[in-house]
Amino acid sequence: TVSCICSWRGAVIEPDQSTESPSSKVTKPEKPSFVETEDQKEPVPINERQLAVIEAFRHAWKGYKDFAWGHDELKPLSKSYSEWFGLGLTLIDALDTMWILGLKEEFEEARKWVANDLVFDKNVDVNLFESTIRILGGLLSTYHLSGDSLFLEKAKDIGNRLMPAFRTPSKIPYSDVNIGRGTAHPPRWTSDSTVAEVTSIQLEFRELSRLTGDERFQKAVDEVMKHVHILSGKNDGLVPMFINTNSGQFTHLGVYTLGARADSYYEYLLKQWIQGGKKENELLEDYMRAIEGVKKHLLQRSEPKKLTFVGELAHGHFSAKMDHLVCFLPGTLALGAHNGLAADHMKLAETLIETCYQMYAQVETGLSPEIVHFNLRAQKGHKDVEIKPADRHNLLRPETVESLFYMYRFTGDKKYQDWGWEILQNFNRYTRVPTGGYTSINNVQNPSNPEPRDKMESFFLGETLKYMFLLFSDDIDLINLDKYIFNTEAHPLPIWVPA
Ligand code: DMJ
Repeated sequence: TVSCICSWRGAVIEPDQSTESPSSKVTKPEKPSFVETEDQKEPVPINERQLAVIEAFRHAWKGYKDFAWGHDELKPLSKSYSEWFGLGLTLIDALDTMWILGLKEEFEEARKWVANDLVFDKNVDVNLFESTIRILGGLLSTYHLSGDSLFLEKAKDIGNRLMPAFRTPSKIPYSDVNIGRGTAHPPRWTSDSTVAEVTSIQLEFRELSRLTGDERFQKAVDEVMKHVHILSGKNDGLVPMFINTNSGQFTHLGVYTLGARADSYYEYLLKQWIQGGKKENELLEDYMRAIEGVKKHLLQRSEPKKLTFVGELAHGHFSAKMDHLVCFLPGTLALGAHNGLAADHMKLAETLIETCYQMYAQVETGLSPEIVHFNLRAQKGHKDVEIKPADRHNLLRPETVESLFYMYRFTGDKKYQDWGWEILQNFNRYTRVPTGGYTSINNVQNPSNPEPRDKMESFFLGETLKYMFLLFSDDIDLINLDKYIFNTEAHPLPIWVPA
């Protein structure tokens, strides 16, 4: 029942308690404890929209359980699975979502798989960034929410196995690590790493150091940030998309985007500053400078609705192209404003989230494509948003829903919940597979045949549905944003000095 869901979820470790070393703090519950703490408030009842998210999650989970259990991703149409790292990616990404949604039985079953079947001693190449944000991040947040030391042990194991990535001439990590052999390498065709990848693993490794007392993790990732802080090749705080692991220099200079390959660099500047108690000034400086760079170089307004959007700059030429990935930005700007940064960041967040919503609302299925181009000139019969054939897929991505969640938390304006509700209904209409699971689609412009792609990305359960559930909640203590910071895969980690 609903009330049992609430009280079970209540058993979280307060993040400030978890500043002690784990040995003194963690009693070793075999499973999440049910003890209600003294200061625990009456649980806020779950509402209809949240129930709809739970229903969607259960439907997705049924597909994963029936056809892909223990594998990386569900292929819901062919009723099978795909393997990326072979580490049960969807299961790990979804653990804390099940905790937050109160899905006790599902959580217990998944925990058993982690305890008995999750083995990192495997001869596989994994991407450092993807496995850090999804696996290390997912295990750490599940440890914090459940208090179950199994997840910390697993987090330590994968954290250690990823460390060889930092053994490079420049200390800028390689993109790939073989977690069984302890060797690392860049992609076959280059010795470059992606800037967003090497600068969006910090929240997780820093937290791992704090929990284990082993400084190596934090040192390795802090060094990357210090290096990037003084590196030349930035344009008013905006960074290029690649960095060389031998020289430590940016490469492919002159292209600036807030989308793929740069996005979470900006997000993690702010979030590390918040995680560390707002003391690390270089991070804040870089963040503030970058947002000024966005305003100066990347903002334009579209026609006919005059939507403010974030375009790209290539060798001095502005392009009116915006990835859906950029829709993390309104949420990040709002989080910064909530933490005392410039009030005009909140204004910008409000205009940008409207744009991100329009990227859904102006499309036939009500779902955003991967990339849009905005019209800069008014033309009869044209909308603001134009879509190129190669860009009209939707991978069930979370960024807009994520930003809607932050906007609702900080403003209480119910329109954000209504927009999220529309999006959930459109996911149900066009991406739900009757036999279980949801699928990415190839064509958001064709409601009668959205062309299912036969893949459910792990972030649909890790992020999209989690942010939906939190967006529809009126309980600010359901992951309180003054106590937790979400990593870029929606895994909440404690703020070291909570507000
Ligand atoms: C996720 O893995 C993370 O949100 C990452 O920051 C960007 N790509 C996907 C979701 O779109």
